[in-house]
Amino acid sequence: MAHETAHPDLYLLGGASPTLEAALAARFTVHRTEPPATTRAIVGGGSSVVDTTLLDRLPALEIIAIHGVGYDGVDLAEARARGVAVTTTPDVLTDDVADLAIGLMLAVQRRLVANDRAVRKGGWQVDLARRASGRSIGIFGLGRIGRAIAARAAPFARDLQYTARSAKPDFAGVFHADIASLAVACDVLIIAAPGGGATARIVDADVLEALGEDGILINIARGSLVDEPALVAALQAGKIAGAGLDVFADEPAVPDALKAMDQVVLSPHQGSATVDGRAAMAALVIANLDAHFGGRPLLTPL
Ligand code: 8YV
Repeated sequence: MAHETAHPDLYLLGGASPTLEAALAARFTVHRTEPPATTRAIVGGGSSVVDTTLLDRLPALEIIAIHGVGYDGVDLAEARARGVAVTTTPDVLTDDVADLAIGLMLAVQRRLVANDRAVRKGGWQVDLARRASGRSIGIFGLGRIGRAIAARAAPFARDLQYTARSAKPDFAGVFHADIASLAVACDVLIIAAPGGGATARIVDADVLEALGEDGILINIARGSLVDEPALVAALQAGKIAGAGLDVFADEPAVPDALKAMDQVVLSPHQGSATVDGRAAMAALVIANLDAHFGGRPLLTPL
């Protein structure tokens, strides 16, 4: 590949697979801490923070390559104002995240994890579960991942409902302009919208109350979208029936109250964590960096 300078400085934020680390090390001088002012690239995860403080420290920065699809930690406006390119890894993780959403939904409804725990302790008692089929499924956020969830849910849902920035005429589901109205209409509310200021704690006590005592919340997006104390309170009071959560407000911290509840299935932010998905994400990060430093158009710029 054509580097203008051999091994430019790169700041690696967050975790990276050995394959990604090796591919980066073959091309860059990788810094895990204290990036020098000559740093030209950042590689970060979907939750990595790249704010003005960091941008101020890195005047030579040219590209932020996010290993993930969320970029709520990146000050995009500020990066753009400074001429810093930002890329993500869309599409290659969509199926994995959508699969997990359906898995969490079924696990909560059929009490799979609680029953597994019981059997391991010698139990054989069956507490009746909720039928998973025939429910109204609501999806908050109808981007790539929201649509992939809808495609998987459609065969066994009674109907699909959704909230997005605007109605999608090509989508066979009922549009709701706001999440409160979506929550009233559906039995299972699946959160698949981006994090950030516009959606912060949008799933609040009122939305949970609207979801109702038979309602289930699934979150595979960002913990920031849910008012976590309100969720704990709603679950404890039986105001909703259960929750399947892959993301949390303050990861990796998970409230003890949630850990104590059998009607909750907990998951360690693993939506994209398959061997296949992570390999494709790493390849796309590298392809974007190679394109940038080779003077070619970026594959997946924001
Ligand atoms: C990853 C994610 O866990 O895509 C995202 O936004 O949160 C996840 O895919 C993360 O980016 C891993 O680096």
